[in-house]
This record gives sequence, structure tokens and C-alpha cells, in this order.
Amino acid sequence: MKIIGPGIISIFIIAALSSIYLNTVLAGKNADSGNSIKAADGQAQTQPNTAPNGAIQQGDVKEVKLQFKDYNYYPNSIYVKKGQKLRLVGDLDSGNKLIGCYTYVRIPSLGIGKRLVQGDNAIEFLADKPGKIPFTCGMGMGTGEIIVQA
Ligand SMILES: [Cu+2]
Repeated sequence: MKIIGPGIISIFIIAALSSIYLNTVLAGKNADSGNSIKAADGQAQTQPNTAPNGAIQQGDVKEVKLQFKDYNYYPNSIYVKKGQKLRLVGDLDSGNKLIGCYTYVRIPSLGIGKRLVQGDNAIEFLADKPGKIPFTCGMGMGTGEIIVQA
């Protein structure tokens, strides 16, 4: 035990030091590159890509900012791929923010009706079958559709 003991301790020290070293190297890498983040579980996460229509695609979640423009929702045709989660985030702050009953979004075929408020301004659901999903504002003047592509 007197011979083995110090040996085991040194192995522990080496392991601990190399772990600290690796963490430092990885952290340094993350600070430099904006494209890839190594998560704690070792899985790479991709930064969101901004599409021309302002939609953000991130993993299997598509995030779309929902605004008010020309007396309707903007965008009012929202494309999502089957199997993706769609996260509609209501704009409540900008010059094109949702106003009045447009802050209440109804998606009848999904049984969704929600008032978007500060701190709780998103609607998220899984687009699990292809087709068109109509949505309206609280009073039905504003309309749009979510097109789920196969
Ligand atoms: Cu309305």
C-alpha cells in the first residue's frame, strides 16, 4: 500500500490537471469561434441561421417572429418542415409589434388560443403532419397560415 498509494495519487493529479487543461482549451476555442459551441455533454450546437424572411432555423425548432404589417400578421405564410417544432414569437416591442386583438393568436385546428404578453409571448408546437394550418387574431380579421411541408 505504501508503494501503490503515491502512484494512484499521482495518476489522480495528472488526470485532474489534464481535465483542467482540456476545459481551458475548449473554453478558449468557444470564445474564438462564434459558429460552434461545445455543450457540456459534448454535442455541438449550431448557431441560428437567419433566413431572408427573418425566420431562424435552430436544430429541429424553427423560430419565427410574428409581427403586424399592412393590417395583418407578418409573415402570414409560415413554412415549416414536418417533424420540426415551430415557435412563433410575438413581437411586442418594435414598430411592427402586434397590437390589439392581434396579440391573441388562435390556431383552431390545434386547439390553441393564446394572448401573447411580455414574458410569455411564444406559441410552440410540433408540426407533425403535412398540410395547412390556418391561424387568426382574436377577432378573426387578421389571418395567416402555417404550411407544413412533407
Ligand atoms: Cu383581430
